[in-house]
Amino acid sequence: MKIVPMLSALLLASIAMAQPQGGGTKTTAPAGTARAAAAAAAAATASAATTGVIRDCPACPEMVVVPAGTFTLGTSASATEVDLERGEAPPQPVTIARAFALGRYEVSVAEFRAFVDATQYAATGDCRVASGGGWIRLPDHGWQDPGFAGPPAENEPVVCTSWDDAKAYADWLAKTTGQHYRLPSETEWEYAARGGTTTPRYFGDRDSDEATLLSVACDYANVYDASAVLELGFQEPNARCSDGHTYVAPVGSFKPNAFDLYDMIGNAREWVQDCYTATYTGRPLDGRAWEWAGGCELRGVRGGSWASRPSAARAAARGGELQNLRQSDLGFRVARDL
Ligand SMILES: [Ca+2]
Repeated sequence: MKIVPMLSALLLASIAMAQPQGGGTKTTAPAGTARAAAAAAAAATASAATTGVIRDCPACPEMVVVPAGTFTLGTSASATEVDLERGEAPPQPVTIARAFALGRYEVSVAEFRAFVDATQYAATGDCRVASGGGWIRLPDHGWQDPGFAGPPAENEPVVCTSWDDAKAYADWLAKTTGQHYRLPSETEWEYAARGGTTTPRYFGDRDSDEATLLSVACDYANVYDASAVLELGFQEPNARCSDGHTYVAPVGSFKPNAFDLYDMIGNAREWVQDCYTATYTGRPLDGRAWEWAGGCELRGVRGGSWASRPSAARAAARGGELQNLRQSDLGFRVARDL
């Protein structure tokens, strides 16, 4: 396990997060705003030392250390983009009391295949796939055939995996490595996705209005973009740029955030541990997941996907799905205690 080089970068990133984010730093940040400049500087700091990752076994996912810290969960009710129906507002102060590790990428097809090969786990049945501008649940589709133009590549995020499948994978990792692998809590997820930024997306706030040109998103995220409109035909706004991927992209194809995390926005939606309700009322605000006896009706999903309109591809955007749902834009990444 090698984590020392990463810790120095994270220390610098933590310092950057604690400082007022002023302008004046020469940067290539696309938005040109002080906040975007600070985010880009922090990202550059983290990216300069990306060799310090945790990998507990050859087939295990790469993990990066996310430092403890504080942040504001959710979105102001007066913000340009806010989903009041899903309880993003009012914002909540959160303290992530302990550093933790989070998958640098979404779990890939190859990584999930290693689990299935080792355990004969049956992550099959049916899957909701994109069809005719909407979604249709089809039998005989699953993580090995998610209804794309061809079979998924080994380095693409695994999709058509339910919350139960994701949990089983994390439990297997824990059993085989002796480390406490799990799904991230919802608050951990948003904290990690923000990477110290307060903007709707870690690449700045230029894209904060769907009516404006969304030319920045495609450097950082695989979303419902201009190149995908003809093929997918979703009747919803698209990012006004081309990211080159109608469906999933190989993990890590786009720029990371300041915590060296890739695809936190876009590519595949990601399960979190928490039960989903359309409010943050009653939720622990210290990084723990929110669950209750008797099980959840819905589990939280985060981050948007290749099928997401811009407003759904934000750090604070949230939703819930039945935990046995398999859908071709829904995957996950794992967390691990340190
Ligand atoms: Ca796309």
